[in-house]
Amino acid sequence: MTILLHQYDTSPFSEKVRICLGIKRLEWAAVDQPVVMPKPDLLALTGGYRRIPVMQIGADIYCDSVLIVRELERRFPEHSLFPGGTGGLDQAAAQWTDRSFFQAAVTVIFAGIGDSVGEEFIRDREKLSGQPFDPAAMRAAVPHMAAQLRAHAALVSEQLADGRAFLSGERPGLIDANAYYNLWFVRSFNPPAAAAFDDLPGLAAWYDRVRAIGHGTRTSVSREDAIAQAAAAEPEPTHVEGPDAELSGRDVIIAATDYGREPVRGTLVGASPHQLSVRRDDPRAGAVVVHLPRIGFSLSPAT
Ligand SMILES: N[C@@H](CCC(=O)N[C@@H](CS)C(=O)NCC(=O)O)C(=O)O
Repeated sequence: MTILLHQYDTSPFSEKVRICLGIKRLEWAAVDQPVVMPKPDLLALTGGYRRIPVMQIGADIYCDSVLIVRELERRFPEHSLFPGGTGGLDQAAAQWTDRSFFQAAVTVIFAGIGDSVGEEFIRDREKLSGQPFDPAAMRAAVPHMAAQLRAHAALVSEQLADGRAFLSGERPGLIDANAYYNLWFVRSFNPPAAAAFDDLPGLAAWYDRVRAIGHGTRTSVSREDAIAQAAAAEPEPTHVEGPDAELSGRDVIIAATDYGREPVRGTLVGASPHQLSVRRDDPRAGAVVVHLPRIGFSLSPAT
């Protein structure tokens, strides 16, 4: 079955996944979604989750890049995303790259380009984050955030100091994709801000090596066809393990706890320390199972 990535090209979290698809040399199809709400064709699959990226394989819908890369490794273990044998730590490092490192990158980018960002985008992102989008406040934070960004990038440079090609050694992995997408975001959308890190030893050559990995073999599929693929497929079997057994088969609500908190409601059919899975029926997509990460998401009974 085809790997479908619901994404848009300017999305940094999608770039993380695209590089992982490249490391694994996989074939996949991009399903381009709007950059702002409404996203009716995405929500038909997810049941409410609006963030990008989302991966779809048949009637299985994987929300959040953290879970997407984990599922890619499970289904396609060849060309491991954990070449150093440190999979737990490499995934834990997403708490660094996707939060403080990313926040520094976002502030530095939007402080530079904020005035040219359209009104519709600003309103959408204010709703997403629950915070005012304030380029002047971002500009005031730049000296601090540029120093933060440089400090994060300096850790990458330090890791490369013994001359290794990639962060875990001679082969690329998730940790490279995670550090890379932040620098890619800055370089792509506010090139002058790359001055905060471009002089760090080894960084530019490593960046070029990661970029050269590419994105695997990419084709594209329309949003309508993606929904038709879900409707024609059966979700994979799942099971509920551990302390959530009492919620198994019950109507539950799962929501992100940071931003983009639109809930997903369905029958709990899967639970592990890493992921939660709910089955739902959609008028267009049919029976689907939506998978969400455990870390950073809340689970509660619907009634
Ligand atoms: N923790 C999420 C974060 C995803 C995220 O913030 N994505 C951004 C785009 S890169 C987003 O969804 N922005 C709002 C939107 O596209 O509607 C992940 O790793 O996938």
